[in-house]
Amino acid sequence: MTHSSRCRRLAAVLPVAAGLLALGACGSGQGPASGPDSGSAGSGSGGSGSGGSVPKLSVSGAYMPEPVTKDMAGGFLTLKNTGGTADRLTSVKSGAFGEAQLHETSGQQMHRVKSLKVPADGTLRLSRGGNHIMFLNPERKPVEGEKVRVTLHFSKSGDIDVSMPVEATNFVPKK
Ligand SMILES: [Cu+2]
Repeated sequence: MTHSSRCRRLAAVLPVAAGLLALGACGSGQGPASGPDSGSAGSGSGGSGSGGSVPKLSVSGAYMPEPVTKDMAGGFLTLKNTGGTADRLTSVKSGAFGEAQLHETSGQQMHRVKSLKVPADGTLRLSRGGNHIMFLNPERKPVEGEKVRVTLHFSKSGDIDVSMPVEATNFVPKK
């Protein structure tokens, strides 16, 4: 895939400011799977016209701890919605992994869910011990210092691209 390798180089050039995300770094001109809303998160392309009736999403603090096994990895981030309408994270894709699932944790057990809600004027936090993205079947094991390109798909906001840095296995994000 020439497209993803180009994105990987782009991501590598970006400054590694803490928590800074390359939102939509490769969002323009991508061919396949570009829905009507692709890349337009927050621009409010809904036809209703009245302000506050669409979700306005932003992503921060994304990271992937360097996995200890070669068959799965966790992904964490915070989604903030400053719009007056809730949205749902419905799927995640990454060219570096065969599959990505949405997981909830209850007690000590995690299980797959179909979607996760981003409340209106609220936050969805994906974090250790809680809701998270579960990446399966990596092409190869991600290593600290790399960036993994991830596309989040939302039921209302379309796709948001995230460059997810691979951190140390025991990395704890600053508050
Ligand atoms: Cu999981």
